[in-house]
Amino acid sequence: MQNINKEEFKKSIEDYTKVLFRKSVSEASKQQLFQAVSYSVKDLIIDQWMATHREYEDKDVKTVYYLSMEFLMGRALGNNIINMKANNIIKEALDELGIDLNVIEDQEPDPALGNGGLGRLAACFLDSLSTLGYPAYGCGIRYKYGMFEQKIENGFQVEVPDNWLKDGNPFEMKRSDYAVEVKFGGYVRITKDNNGREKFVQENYQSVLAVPYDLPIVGYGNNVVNTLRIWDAEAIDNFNLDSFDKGDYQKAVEQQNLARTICEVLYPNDNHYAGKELRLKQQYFFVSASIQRAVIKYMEKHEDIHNIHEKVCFQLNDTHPTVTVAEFMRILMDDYDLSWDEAWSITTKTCAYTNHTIMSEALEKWPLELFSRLLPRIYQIVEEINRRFIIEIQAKYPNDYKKIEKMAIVYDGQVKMAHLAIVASFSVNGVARLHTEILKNQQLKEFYQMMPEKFNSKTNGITQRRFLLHGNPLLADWVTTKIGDDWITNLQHISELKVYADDLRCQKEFMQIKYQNKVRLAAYIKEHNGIEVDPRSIFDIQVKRLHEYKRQLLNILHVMHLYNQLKKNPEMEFYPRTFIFGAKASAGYRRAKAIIKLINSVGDVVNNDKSIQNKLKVVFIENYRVSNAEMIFAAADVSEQISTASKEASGTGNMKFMLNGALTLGTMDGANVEIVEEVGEENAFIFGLTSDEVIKYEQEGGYNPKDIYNIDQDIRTVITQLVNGYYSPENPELFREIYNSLLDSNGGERADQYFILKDFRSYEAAQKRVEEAYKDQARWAKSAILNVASSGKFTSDRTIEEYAKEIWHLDKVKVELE
Ligand code: 4GP
Repeated sequence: MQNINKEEFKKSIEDYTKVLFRKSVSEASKQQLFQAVSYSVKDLIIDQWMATHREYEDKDVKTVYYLSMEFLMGRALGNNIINMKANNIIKEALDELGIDLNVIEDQEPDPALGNGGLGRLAACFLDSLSTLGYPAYGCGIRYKYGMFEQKIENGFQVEVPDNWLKDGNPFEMKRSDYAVEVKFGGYVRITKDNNGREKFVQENYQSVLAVPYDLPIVGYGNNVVNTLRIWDAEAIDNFNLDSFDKGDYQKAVEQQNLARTICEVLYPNDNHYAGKELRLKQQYFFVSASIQRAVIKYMEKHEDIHNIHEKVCFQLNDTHPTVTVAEFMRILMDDYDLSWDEAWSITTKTCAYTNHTIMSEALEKWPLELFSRLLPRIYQIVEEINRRFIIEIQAKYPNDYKKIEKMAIVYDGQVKMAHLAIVASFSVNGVARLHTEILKNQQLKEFYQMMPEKFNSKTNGITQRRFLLHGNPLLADWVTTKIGDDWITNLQHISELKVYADDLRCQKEFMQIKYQNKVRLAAYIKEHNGIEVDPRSIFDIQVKRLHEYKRQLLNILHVMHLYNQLKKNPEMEFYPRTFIFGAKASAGYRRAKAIIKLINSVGDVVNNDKSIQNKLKVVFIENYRVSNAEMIFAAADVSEQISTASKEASGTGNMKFMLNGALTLGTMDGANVEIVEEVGEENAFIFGLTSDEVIKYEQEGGYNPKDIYNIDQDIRTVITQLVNGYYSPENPELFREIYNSLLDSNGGERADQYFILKDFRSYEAAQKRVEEAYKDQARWAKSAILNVASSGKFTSDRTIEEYAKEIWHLDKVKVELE
């Protein structure tokens, strides 16, 4: 570990406030202090960063390139300090300068270059790769505007642009010397070289300059610093007045515009494909730049490109970067003169693909017209991959045209990106055991039958360094005093806590810490929502993207039902409950936005009804994001993981709650299955249809929500309250769409397609069990401690070890500082 000299560090902060802002420390604003401290921390990182790359060069290591449209990193300053194990010394230095670390940490914008699960997973993976000492690059896009900031106005979501770069980003480094050109459009001219071989030349294209910005990813206490490389676009030439005379004025302006728009904004869709042309441009832009750089880097150290797969692996984070396949083929064939067979053999040893969702609306299918116009050379290559693949299908399944229809890469005027990714990858993985089984037996059945050896499962994980060590310092310290601090880099050790689960004193200590974390969240809610919540009530929390399959609607309908019961019988036995929600909805997802409004409307009525004596509170936390998530997980008693079984590929929020000692209230979906397996069903609250039952209903029919609506009076009351103005007197029609979606089929959409009414009573019963269990504080504490103690499997360190050993075949490095 690097020794940090406190006096030098203080001096560095003073120098930076002076040089950057012409101010002394006492004159500088909080934001300026954040900048000065961050630059000083970056200076400490630089030596490790350089040493890491020297080691990589010396050992000529194999490197994984994790290609992802999204990296939902969260704030860097606090995390970097923790991973450098410099927390104490830096706190001391800042104290002596009169600076409060917590206050300036809050000055950092929350880098939100991602939507939800898949983007946050990428961030956890980077943390684990560095901590484990595996050589890696994250490759992505430097969006000027990240995930929008969510404001709640009059109960409705309003999207505000997230201008996260407005004060600059102290941790990034622009690397202009690594810029490359990326070409779009035009046409392909076929010529012959001196040996009579065909050459493919893209002409009359538009191009942009891709310029990388590097961010350090600091490993925990091991001097390893990997790189997250995010690409920005610049115009190739500065605006050239000459071109006006040459008649190229139009093109010059278009190129300028292309450069300006390409990295402008992250598409705010989760589990959903919107099919916008600019999105395909973004995909090809960052893929082409990343692959070009990877090849250049490899060729700096090697004579011959034929063995590149021995040193390089491209991991495709969902289908978004799938053009990698064709871009790599293009470079190998067009720039390095390899034959098709050689290029294909290398590509299929280099690319690996992770699937993150079975939601059919997330499947990327680009119209041929658009794809071939934007990427003419890439399209030729995709067509040829498809032609050869169809020959393979026919050889294996003669005359079975259904197989071609199901598996072709190009079909029905569309390019199917998942099919391309599967055919060209040597590994295809799902993100939890159940998810992978569904891929193999349902979604990707034909592919699994044809190429079973490619399929494997890698259950997701999360980093305990951000989500316990940084996010919940009280609990982290408690765990360390009990079992030492090995858990920070080896979460399996946390199982040593199990012996304390029955210990009365430990139970009390645990509940006291939970209480303090609830007080912290209650203060945040008071400040942001103006709502008083009682930290002694059960904090029942559902935070995640708003999506119908995640069923926030089931949760709020149940709250409406509880409220009806309380109104009917104010003296009934009832343990006070606080239902907390946090969720962004995609800007164009109307029904999701209506559900946000419903949650807020129910909150308005319930929270202001004196007659129920504060027994029930409903809170919608605005702008749920990584930074407030850390505090929210720490304060949870109950973790709501209630997706329709079979729909949530894995979930990772479920793991963060568990690590912080919340009990899961959930369906047997995604990684919940494995969570329950680890902690025992008696320490969770499981309900609802199984995935097999859901799939059977979907395939064979036999579920009609009206049957339930007709028979069940309580449910009917709740559903009717959606449209009788009970929660929206000013506009009784406000929730009509939600009501209809539960009762009526509509076009291709089945009534209650997410089985909310079907699972309602079973959810209600599970909620009753929660209430009963919570009344017995000792039993609850025991279960909560057992949840923490059983979370070892769900560290992203374990996940990354599996990827590294079974897919990437990487070796670990050790980095010593000179
Ligand atoms: C998410 C899945 O919905 C979630 O279950 C999973 O844990 C996460 O990926 C990471 O694997 N999918 C997306 C998406 O974020 O946009 O498809």
